[in-house]
This record gives sequence, C-alpha cells and structure tokens, in this order.
Amino acid sequence: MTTIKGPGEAHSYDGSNLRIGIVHARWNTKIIDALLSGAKQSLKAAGVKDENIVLQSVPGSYELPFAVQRMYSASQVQSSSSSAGGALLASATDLLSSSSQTDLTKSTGSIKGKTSTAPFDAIIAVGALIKGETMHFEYISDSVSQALMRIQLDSGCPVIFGLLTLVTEEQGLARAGLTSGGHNHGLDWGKAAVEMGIKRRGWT
Ligand code: DLZ
Repeated sequence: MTTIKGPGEAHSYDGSNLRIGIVHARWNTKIIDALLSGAKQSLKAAGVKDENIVLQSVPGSYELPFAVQRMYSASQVQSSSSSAGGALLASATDLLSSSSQTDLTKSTGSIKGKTSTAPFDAIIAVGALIKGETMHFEYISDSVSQALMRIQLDSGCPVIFGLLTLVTEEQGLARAGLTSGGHNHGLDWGKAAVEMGIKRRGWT
C-alpha cells in the first residue's frame, strides 16, 4: 500500500561546506546503530565530508539535550578563538566521549585532527525510547523533546529531532529499516540536517 507519509521531495542541497554533529544515546543499540548508518549515508550522499561529521555518544536519551548544547557551544568557542577555545572544545568532547562503549563514537570525524573548526551547521540528536511499565517514558520523551526545541531556538543551530518514541521494539526496528517494509529514518534526518544547515545561513 502506498502512503502519503514522509518529508516530500526537496531540492538537492550541497553539503560539502557543512559541519554536522551527531549525538546519539547508547540505549537500544541495534536500533541506534542502524539509524546512525542511515544518517551518515545521506550526509555523505549530500557531499558532507567525512571529517566534518562529528559523532559523540551519551548513555541514554535523557542526556541528549545537555550533549547537544555543550557540543554546539564548544564549537562556537573553538571557531571564534584560538588555543584556549580549542582546549575547551577538546575537554568538552573528551568528556562526552569518555563514557563511550561503541566504536561508532570513534569511527567518524574525530574532532581532533578535523579539517574544519567552524561551529556546527546542524546537530542531529539520535535516541530510541521504548515505553515500559512505568511513567518513565512519558517524562523523558516530553522533557527531551522540549529541551531539544529550546536549544535550537536559543542557539540558532538547527537540532534535528532523531528521537524515536516507541511503544514497542518492533516499531523501532521498522523505523531503523531493519524489518521488511520498514524505512530507516536516519536517512531523512541526514537530509534534514543538510537542508537546515544551508537554510540557517540564509533562506534562498
Ligand atoms: C533508564 C532508561 C530506560 C528505562 N529506557 C531507556 C530507553 O528506552 N532509551 C534511552 O535512550 N534511554 C533509556 N534509559 C536511560 C535514560 O535515558 C538515562 O540515560 C538515565 O535515566 C540516566 O539519566
């Protein structure tokens, strides 16, 4: 059956000058890993350079807003100055990555050795919250969604909402493209990051 859902046709945007951050939670890793692959695939398809895709991880979705905020502000500091800013960025990103348990956090675009020091043009926040028996899911879904929106409006850096709020695991597998007929939403998030990164610089 065809569906009307989806982001619709968009222009093809050139991401070759963009610097994109991705922060992901590690809970529900199977879903997260597939979403990250999808996001990176569409970023690269739009021309974003490998070294300008900066990946960091946090334990769970609740930590995403803090990480997005720190990542963006550290990139601003680094871009506007010098070694002092660089040191702050390095320490902020070290803090974010020190608890990493996946190789993914080290696989792409390490901040150290990067070719660009520009502030991020967009940051994708990726998490998968699966509803349990308590009210935990509702509280985290709501607070993280609100916080990510606040961060993008306060900072002016587009934050792409890559938080799946799932009633079942199966819903997550389908939205990570891991079931037949499923669709990897990470692909859409990568495209959204490129489009919003370009549009943030000026509506054309
Ligand atoms: C504790 C928790 C639970 C129960 N479920 C999830 C989940 O489905 N997805 C997710 O990303 N994180 C989960 N967490 C972890 C919280 O997001 C958070 O990391 C901890 O409460 C520590 O602040």
